[in-house]
Amino acid sequence: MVSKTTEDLSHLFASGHSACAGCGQSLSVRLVLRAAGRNIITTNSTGCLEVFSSNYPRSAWQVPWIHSLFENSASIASGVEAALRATGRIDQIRVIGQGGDGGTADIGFGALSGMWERGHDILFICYDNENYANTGVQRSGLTPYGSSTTTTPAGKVSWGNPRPKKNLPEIALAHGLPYVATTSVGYPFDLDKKVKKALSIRGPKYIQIYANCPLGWRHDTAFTIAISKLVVETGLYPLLEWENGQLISARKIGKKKPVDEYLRLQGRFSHLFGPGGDKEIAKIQAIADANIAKYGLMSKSATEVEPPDETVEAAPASVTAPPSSPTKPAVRTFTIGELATYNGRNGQPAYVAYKGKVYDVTSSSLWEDGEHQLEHKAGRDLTEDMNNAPHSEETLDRVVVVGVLAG
Ligand SMILES: Cc1ncc(C[n+]2csc(CCOP(=O)(O)OP(=O)(O)O)c2C)c(N)n1
Ligand code: SF4
Repeated sequence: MVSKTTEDLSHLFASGHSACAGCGQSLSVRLVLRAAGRNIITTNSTGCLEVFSSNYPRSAWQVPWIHSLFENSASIASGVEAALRATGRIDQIRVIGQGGDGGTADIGFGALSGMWERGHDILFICYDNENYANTGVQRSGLTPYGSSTTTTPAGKVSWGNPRPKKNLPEIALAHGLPYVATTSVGYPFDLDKKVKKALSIRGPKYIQIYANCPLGWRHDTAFTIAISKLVVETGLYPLLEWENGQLISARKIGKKKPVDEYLRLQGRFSHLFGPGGDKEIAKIQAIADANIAKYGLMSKSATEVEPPDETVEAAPASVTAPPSSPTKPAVRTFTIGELATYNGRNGQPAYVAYKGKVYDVTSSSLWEDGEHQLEHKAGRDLTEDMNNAPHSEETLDRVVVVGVLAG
């Protein structure tokens, strides 16, 4: 299903920017520009994307790009669109407004609502990394329930963010938009299809892209795609599409994954795996189940299951296909040699293995420089050491599992 004749436009967002390894936002932007092509003008609110893509004197943007304030990407986009209209070029050039979830759902929401309400011919894209990443991982209106952020830290009196995620796509719908969609960086062909479709429609459009922030979510950078698929397979982030207010597609879930499979891989949820966390996990499961019921996500028969993402839409031959083979394990397997490289020294993460599971102890104050009590070293299988330790294995309940040790 790959078209060899389609020009590869991946370079419109050039490499060499300074995003963290595994950043879902940088990958999403690359896919967005590839789908949108050259004839666009983009605006971009202050945030990680703007910062990592435009370190003076360099820029990753190979299309016209305007940095706006944190709060007014949609206003600047509105002005650009009005100018194109006034000069008779609105048919040649499409306008794309961009922002993080803080810039979109919180501080920039007034400007965005105005843009929608005035009916500008603009696609607005929210890169939803579920926090204010650029300023140190604060909570936003799109942070999910139970997530530990720097402004909703989990601790003795808190289970993390106490509020559910704002339903921004449905708020967009209430503005009467002709096109609204959600997608995930784990489904690049779904993303591609939705961006192309949105740009083919006149009027205001909104796409919200689930885009991992490994730094803020505290997950292994190798898990970006696995996590961005799991969030869909659990029902926590349905892939939806509305045209003129009607739900026209909802990606079906073949085999529902329990939410703890998704939560367990991320440090922002690690507190939920300690004593008493079951009740909180049950609440998050209820959110996923409610989505599944509301949008009819469970397929009733095998024929109803959505095709693999690769077959949904043609894409340039040179773009790497997503690692979405059904046989690929969602969790990384470490050989003992690979584990040894995660020794916590020289900026490396610190991982330890215990009874076949690999844990990330990088952020633990008990594991500074990859060493615990001067005796135990990160990068090793510590099953024996743990059996002789003065504490029980329950101390590991709060530590994020990042993979399994090859047997
Ligand atoms: C009016 C204003 N308030 C606060 C800031 C500081 N600030 C810059 S970027 C940012 C967070 C951006 O978060 P988000 O939009 O979610 O994008 P991300 O960095 O997560 O990609 C904040 C609070 C600012 N630049 N302007
Ligand atoms: S902090 Fe998060 S969103 Fe920002 S560049 Fe790093 S991974 Fe990407």
